[in-house]
Amino acid sequence: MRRGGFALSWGFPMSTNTTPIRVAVTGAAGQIGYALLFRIASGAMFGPDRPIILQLIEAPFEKAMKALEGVAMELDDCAFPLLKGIVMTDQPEVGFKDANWSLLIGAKPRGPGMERADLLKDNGKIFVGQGQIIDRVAADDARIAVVGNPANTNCMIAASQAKRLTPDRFTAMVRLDQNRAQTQLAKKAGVDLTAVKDIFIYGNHSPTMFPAFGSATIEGKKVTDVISDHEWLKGPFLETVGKRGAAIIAARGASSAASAANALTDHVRDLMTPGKIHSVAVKSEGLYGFDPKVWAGMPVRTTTPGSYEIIKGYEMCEFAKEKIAITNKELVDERAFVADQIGG
Ligand code: NAX
Repeated sequence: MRRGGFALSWGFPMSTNTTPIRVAVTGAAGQIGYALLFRIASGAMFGPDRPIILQLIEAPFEKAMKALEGVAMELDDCAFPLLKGIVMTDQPEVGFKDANWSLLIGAKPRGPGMERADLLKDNGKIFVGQGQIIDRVAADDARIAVVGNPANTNCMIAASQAKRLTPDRFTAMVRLDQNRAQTQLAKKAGVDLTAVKDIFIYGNHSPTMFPAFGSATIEGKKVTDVISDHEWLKGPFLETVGKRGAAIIAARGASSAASAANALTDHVRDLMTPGKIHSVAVKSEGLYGFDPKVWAGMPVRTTTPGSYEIIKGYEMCEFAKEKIAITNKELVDERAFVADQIGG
């Protein structure tokens, strides 16, 4: 079956392209990396026909590089037919070379007693450097997805360093929040997860994010008609989604890893699949009341593999506008903290 130049297979645009796609991954030996790499190599991100070369980048520490060797040994032991090569390096110039996708997961975690401003600045240094190097050495069709927190602002910082690659190439992940919101709505309504559509995340990947239930539908009906408990939608629903990361740390003693890796798989796969509608943090362009210079979660439609348009025109009620103003303010404040790193 062919549609618009793509044969559709298992939801993937089946490409006849047998050139391996080069995927650079930072923080590759971390928790999320460990849950992610095997899925990429198995074809879950780029489809069952696209060969892959993994370019794994870790921090320049013996312990991290040793752990990375172990991960690469396990990848070898899986005998994935699509995996055509593994690069392991602590040199970003080597790791990002000719990369078609760069998945920026590695970041400095917030230490005990560390101020948010210091975290932003320390991570800023990492993403300034990575933004410059990706711009210099990655492939012409390079796409970047940022997961390392604070993801939206790290993404903005990396994009600010690019002269060759345009801002639309740089996206940050809010898909985990979308997936969490979808599940919570399905559970509340007592329906199958797949019945919930068009729930989008606006703003920052932080507890201020706004899962806009106003546009969401369940079995084709407005969520607000199906779930009559609107106080739940405005209160516990938003709180559960916004604080889910902290709840997982409290329960598991470690932050979300498998679900984050799954969300990144969804994020990239849907950005490679024309027609998909999903939440992605992108340069806001001033839409939905966001500052034009911040990267905010928004509904997007994938146009061609790797490219998208922001979906405009969803109606926002006063409650939604207030929530968006709060998450926008946080993004603007984060931008102000790193102003010296991005040249104002
Ligand atoms: P881990 O601490 O397990 O792994 C991070 C890895 O990054 C480590 O192996 C470290 O050596 C490496 N690293 C640090 N600086 C690096 C650099 N400059 N270059 C290359 N590698 C570097 O963290 P993990 O649980 O994997 O989480 C990674 C990041 O994802 C964190 O910032 C975390 O806050 C963020 N998250 C973002 C989510 C999102 O939805 N956007 C959800 C999950 C996750 O919390």
